[in-house]
Amino acid sequence: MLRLYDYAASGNCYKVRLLLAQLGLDYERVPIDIFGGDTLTHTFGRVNPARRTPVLEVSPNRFLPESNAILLYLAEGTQFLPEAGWERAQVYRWMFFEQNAFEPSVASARFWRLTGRDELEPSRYGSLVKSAHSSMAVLDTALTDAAFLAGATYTVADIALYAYAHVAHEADIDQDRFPHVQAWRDRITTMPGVIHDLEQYPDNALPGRGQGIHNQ
Ligand SMILES: N[C@@H](CCC(=O)N[C@@H](CS)C(=O)NCC(=O)O)C(=O)O
Repeated sequence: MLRLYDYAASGNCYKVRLLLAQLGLDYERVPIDIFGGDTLTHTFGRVNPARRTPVLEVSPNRFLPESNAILLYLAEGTQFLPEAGWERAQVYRWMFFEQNAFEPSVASARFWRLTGRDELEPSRYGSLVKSAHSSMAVLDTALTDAAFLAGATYTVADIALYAYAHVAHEADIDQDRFPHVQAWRDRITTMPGVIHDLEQYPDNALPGRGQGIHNQ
C-alpha cells in the first residue's frame, strides 16, 4: 500500500492528500511532526535527505519526495494529467511557477502570519506579502479567459496552485484584487472528491519553540 509521510498543516502535503482523495486511492498516513524533530532522525534522512514532507513511499523503501513530483507520478495515465504535448507543457509550466514563485511567497507569508513571525520581522513580512500579491496577479491574469490553468480541463497544475491559493486570505492577501482566482477557487472547491483537511499550525511551530530544519 502507498504510504504518505505527512504533516497535517502543510499545504505541500495537502496537495497530495487532495489528489489521493480524488483518485480514490487507499494509503497509510504517517504523521511527521516537522517541528518536533521527526525529520532530524537518521531514519528520516533515508526517507528524504532534504528532511521535508511530503514523501510518498510508493513501494517498500522506494521514496518519492517533492509534492509536485508526487502529483505527477500519481496522475500519470489519469484524467488529471494530459498526454505529452502542449497541454502537458502547460501543466509543467504552472507547477514550476508554483515552486519557484507562488509557494515561496504565498505559503511563506501565510506561515509567517499564522505563527507570529510577521510581528517579529515586519519589513521581511511586508516583502513576502508584496511578492505574494505579484504571484496572485500572475494567476489571476492567466485565469481571465480559462477555466483551469492548463486550459479547459482540471489537472494536477490546478491542485498544485489551489493548495495555498485557497488559504491565501490568511496571509493578508487582498482577495478582491483577484476575482478570476476567486471564481477558479470556487469551481474547484465544489468538485467531486475535493477535501479540505489542512490543519492549523500547532504551538511548536511558533518562533523559537520547534526543532525542524528552519530554526527560527
Ligand atoms: N519543495 C518541497 C517543499 C517541502 C517543504 O518545504 N515541506 C515543509 C512543510 S510545507 C517541511 O517539511 N519543512 C520541514 C521543516 O521546516 O523543518 C515540496 O514541494 O514538497
